[in-house]
Amino acid sequence: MMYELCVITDEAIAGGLSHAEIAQRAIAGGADVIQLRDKTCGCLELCRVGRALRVITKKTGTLFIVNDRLDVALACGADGVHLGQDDIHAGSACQIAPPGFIIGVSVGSVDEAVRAEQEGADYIAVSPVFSTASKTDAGSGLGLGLLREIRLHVSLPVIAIGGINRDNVFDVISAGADGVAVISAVVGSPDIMKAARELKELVSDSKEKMSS
Ligand code: TZP
Ligand code: MG
Repeated sequence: MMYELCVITDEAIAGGLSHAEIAQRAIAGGADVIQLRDKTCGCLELCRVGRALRVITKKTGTLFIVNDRLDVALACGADGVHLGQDDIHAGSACQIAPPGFIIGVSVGSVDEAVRAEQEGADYIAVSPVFSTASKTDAGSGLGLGLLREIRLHVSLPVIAIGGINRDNVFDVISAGADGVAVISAVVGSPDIMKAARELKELVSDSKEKMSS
């Protein structure tokens, strides 16, 4: 499943590593998706970083998604964009983006999830499942109950985001998530490659347990 482990780049907690260095290590550990997220960068800088990540991800066949900015995602040849509730709506993004371009939407309720699906999103991210220090305005954790509820109302791939780590990954997959998106559990680790590998294995193992 192509969205099993998404690693979101965050230079602020990476001990001096760049977005590119984070991405290379995460990919070496088995990340399926790299999402570029940097709220401090202007448009030009984000495009520059995005083009570098596009080169890296192209070589390894890893999906590359840009957070927030459809324009930047299109400009640097990304595979898709990840939109929040305050960003351009999925329906509008679908009208602008070329066929096959991936549109992900963060949702915090069943209504938002259903709307994202109706508007043509390709996946949704339930956000935040648990409380997180990595996004200041994320609000408190929605919990596994809402994740389960949302899973029942959409047929799109459902990604769990917010406070996911090795200790709760089985719970989120059991609640119906198809994959997880993380910052601190991987990027905050002193060994990004190892942390990505362990989390990826835990996601795969959890899915196997679920289906057996
Ligand atoms: N969107 C919702 S929660 C979050 C984002 C970007 C932060 C996830 O970071 P962490 O460290 O995995 O909780
Ligand atoms: Mg956003």
